Amino acid sequence: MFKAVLFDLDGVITDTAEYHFLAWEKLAKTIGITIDRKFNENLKGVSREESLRRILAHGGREHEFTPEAFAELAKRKNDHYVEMIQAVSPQDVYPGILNLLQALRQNGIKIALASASKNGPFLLNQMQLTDYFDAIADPAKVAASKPAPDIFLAAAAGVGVDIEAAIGIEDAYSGIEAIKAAKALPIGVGSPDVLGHDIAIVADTSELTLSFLEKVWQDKKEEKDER
Ligand code: B16
Ligand code: MG
Repeated sequence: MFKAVLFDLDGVITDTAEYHFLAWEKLAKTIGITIDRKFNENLKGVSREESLRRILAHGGREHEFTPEAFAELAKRKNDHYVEMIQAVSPQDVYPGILNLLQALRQNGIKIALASASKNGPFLLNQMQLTDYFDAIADPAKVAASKPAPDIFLAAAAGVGVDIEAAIGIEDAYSGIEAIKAAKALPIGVGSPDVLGHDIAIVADTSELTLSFLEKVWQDKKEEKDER
């Protein structure tokens, strides 16, 4: 059976994507760039710096900012975001997540965070979930962000579990790619049209029960045994 579950945060544990969108929208407006929710889909799971690069390219202004001005824009977006997430509370945890964390604990399965967000520890604290996590991979310390495998490898290493004995849960395409590249078993939250038809997917986090995870793991094992 699997020995660890590596969780993405934004879009899996809670819905912070809307706050990221509102903070980027506010920042972009000050430099004359308009973004909408559809464009925001391109920013899910993507690091803060890469998100800003995509927004500037979207507005045709990617060559206009010095590294200092770029860093200042990224900081301002984060200031807006941090202000907004002060309101996050245990009520914002997605359905089924708390039950899953409790069941994993009771069964001795390790729990790690593999989020691209530098605000991950703060958010876990706001939702009173910190104590469930055996490790939090630090996105500031990994060389490459999703879709590179680094953050998932760091999360598995953090709990001392072989990556091939881990399940990764993600809502973003770049995150699913990262889990595959790391060689953990992916489970997607969302739609197969976005995340792919070749992996296990739930439409809603309430479907993420321990028995569902065990079934996905067992099915994968049988598939491997048949080969
Ligand atoms: P921060 P995840 C990602 O979190 C978000 O999906 C993405 O929109 C955000 O830009 C990134 O974290 C960095 O976040 O600016 O707070 O460091 O989905 O990997 O949990
Ligand atoms: Mg996410």
